[in-house]
Amino acid sequence: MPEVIERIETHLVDLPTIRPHRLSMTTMACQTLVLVRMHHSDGVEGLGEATTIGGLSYGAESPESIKCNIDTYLAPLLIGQPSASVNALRARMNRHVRGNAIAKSALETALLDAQGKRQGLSIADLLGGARHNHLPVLWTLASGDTHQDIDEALQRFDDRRHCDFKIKIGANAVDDDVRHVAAIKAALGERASVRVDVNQAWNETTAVRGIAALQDAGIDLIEQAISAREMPGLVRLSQRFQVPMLADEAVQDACDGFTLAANGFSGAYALKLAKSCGIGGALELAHVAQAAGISLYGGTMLEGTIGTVASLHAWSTLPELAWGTEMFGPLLLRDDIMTEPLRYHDFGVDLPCGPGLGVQLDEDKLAHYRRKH
Ligand code: MUC
Ligand code: MG
Repeated sequence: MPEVIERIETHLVDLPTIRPHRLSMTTMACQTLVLVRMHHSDGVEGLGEATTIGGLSYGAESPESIKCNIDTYLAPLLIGQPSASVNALRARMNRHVRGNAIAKSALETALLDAQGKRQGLSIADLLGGARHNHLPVLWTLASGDTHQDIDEALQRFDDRRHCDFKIKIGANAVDDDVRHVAAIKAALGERASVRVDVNQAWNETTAVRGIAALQDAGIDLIEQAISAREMPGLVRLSQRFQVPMLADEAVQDACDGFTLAANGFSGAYALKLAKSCGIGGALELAHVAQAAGISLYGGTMLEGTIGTVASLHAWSTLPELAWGTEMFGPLLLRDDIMTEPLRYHDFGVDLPCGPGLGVQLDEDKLAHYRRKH
């Protein structure tokens, strides 16, 4: 008898952040993880996790909608199905449910975790094997205060935690943002790579002014300066400036990646499991980018440990991530629901090597942080 999916549990888990995390569209004091526990008839449990940022302020899925749509629509599609082919189950979800990429990504992670545990292989092994066991990780400066950001960056640099920094901007007037970023870059000097993420806050005219000033200040990469919908504008910015553009919200999946590249974009793409329905879709986007000569960056939706590790398994299989990764999510959270923390050291993080994800739930912590109402 082939093993089948028997039951899927979802839980909302609210974890406080170590400090307010200020983005152009929201300030986060807490991150909500949607934890998926997928039980199979052979007794294997697969874990998955979905996150977004600031309720509905980042995208069209909220933690509550992710839980509800898994419970109501996606779980019934999977229950009773053979567990063996993740590809067949991914296709089944996409055939019957439109959108909901973040919810699908959590289920795909749980399927791969179970498959790996069953076969005694890590998720990276299931994907053909890791090329890298230690991946570079940047830190995001988003306290909103210039001096606090400088102290935070210097401390992390001295601790050999991070040597690349991304500054969240777009909530303030462009001149104030440029002053803030230039002061941080001046304090860090050449030892650190400093980038910015505008999270779509500017129009193209403001972007031209802001990017010119940021380029002069020595900033290395400009992430999603204008609306995700303005692909022609993003192409124009990438052709106008020497400092490269990083497309984030504008590239959700391989189709977006193909369209942007075919229209003349040059620069880099941020990969995120949450944007592309999971590892399979994110790697499809990576392959399109590689074919088009576009660089890659391992992006985060500020996941906890499960989502971060799932991403690391995927990124570890890629030949090159020219801009490294931002898989720092667990470090932004005050606590964790896993038994072992990830090993962050020497400006990066180790890829866990046990079967599946290679991480285990701490049931007491889960009971403590799980939303009860
Ligand atoms: C984003 O848009 O890149 C990544 C780091 C961070 O602080 O927020 C995320 C989202
Ligand atoms: Mg971004």
